[in-house]
Amino acid sequence: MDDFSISLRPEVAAALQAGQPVVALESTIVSHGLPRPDNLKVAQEIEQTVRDAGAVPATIGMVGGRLIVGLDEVQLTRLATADGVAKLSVRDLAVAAVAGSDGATTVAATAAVAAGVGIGVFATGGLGGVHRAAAESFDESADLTALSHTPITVICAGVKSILDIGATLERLETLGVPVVGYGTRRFPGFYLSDSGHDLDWSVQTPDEVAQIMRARRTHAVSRAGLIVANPLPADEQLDPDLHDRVLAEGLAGLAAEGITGKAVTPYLLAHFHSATGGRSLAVNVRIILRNARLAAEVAVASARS
Ligand code: PSU
Ligand code: MN
Repeated sequence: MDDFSISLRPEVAAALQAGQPVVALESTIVSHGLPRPDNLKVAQEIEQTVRDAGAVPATIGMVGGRLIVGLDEVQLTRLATADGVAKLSVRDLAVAAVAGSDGATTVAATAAVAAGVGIGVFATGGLGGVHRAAAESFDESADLTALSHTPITVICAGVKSILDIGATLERLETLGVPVVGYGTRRFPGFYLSDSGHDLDWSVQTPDEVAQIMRARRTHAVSRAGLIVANPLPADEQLDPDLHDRVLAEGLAGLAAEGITGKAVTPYLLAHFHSATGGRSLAVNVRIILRNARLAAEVAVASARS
C-alpha cells in the first residue's frame, strides 16, 4: 500500500464539510474493552444513540493498514470479531499502517485522528490515566499526554477506579487539560458515580460546554483537550462493596500473573466483567451510551454556536 491518507466515510466527510455535528468514537473499547459477542451490538447501539441525538457517528480504527474515520458495518464487525486486532496508541499508527494491520484506536489515538480531520467532540467510557504502581512502573496512559496537545472535547465518566485517580487528576493539571464535571463538582469514578475527588468547575448544559469550546477557540491560548466528566446517577452505579472486592482481586491477579503495560487495562476490565457476573458490563454499557448522547448534544450545540 502506498497511499496512507486517512479515509473518511462519505457521510462523515459530508457532515464535516457542511458544519454539521459529528461525534468521534473509539474502537479499543469495542475490540479490547468489552467482551464478545456483546461488543459489536454495543458498538452499533453507541452509533445509533449518536444518530438519535442528531449527530453523525464516526468510529475510528484501522483496517488492513488503512486509518478510517467512520468505520462502516463490515469494518466495525471485523474489528469487533477478528483475532489479532492490535491496540493502537498514537505512536503505533504509522507503523501499523505500513504493516497492514487491523487495529483498534485508544482514546489517545482516536482523539489525535479525530482532531486532525476537524472533529470537535469525542465520546468514550473512561480515559486511561496513571496506573496504581506508576511510581515504579512509570505506567501512565498516553491518553493524558495526547490530551495535553489535542484540541478536542472528550465526554467520559472520569477514569476507572483501576487507576490512581488522584495522581491522574494531578497529571491532568500539570498537562494543562481542563476538567469540568457535568452537573457535579465531584470527579466521577467510572463504575462509581463519585471518585471522592473534587473538581474546580462544573457545567449544567450541552450549550455551556459548547460555549467553553467557543471561548477556547477564540482565546486560542491552549491546544489541550477539554474533559467533560459525566457521572452515572448514583442509583445506576455498580454496588460499591462489590466494586471494591472485585478491584482488589483484579489487582492481585495482575501481580500474580505478571501482567504489565498495555495488557493491564484489558485484563482488569475482563476481570470485572466476569467477576461481577456481567453487572459491570451493564454499567459500562450505560456509561458509554450516556456519554454518546451527551457528546451528540454538545456537538449539536457547538454546530449552532
Ligand atoms: N476505558 C474503558 N474501556 C477501555 C479503555 C478505557 O472503559 O477499553 C481503553 C481506552 O481505549 C483507553 C485505553 O484509551 O483503554 C487506555 O489504555 P492504557 O492504560 O494502556 O493507555
Ligand atoms: Mn500503559
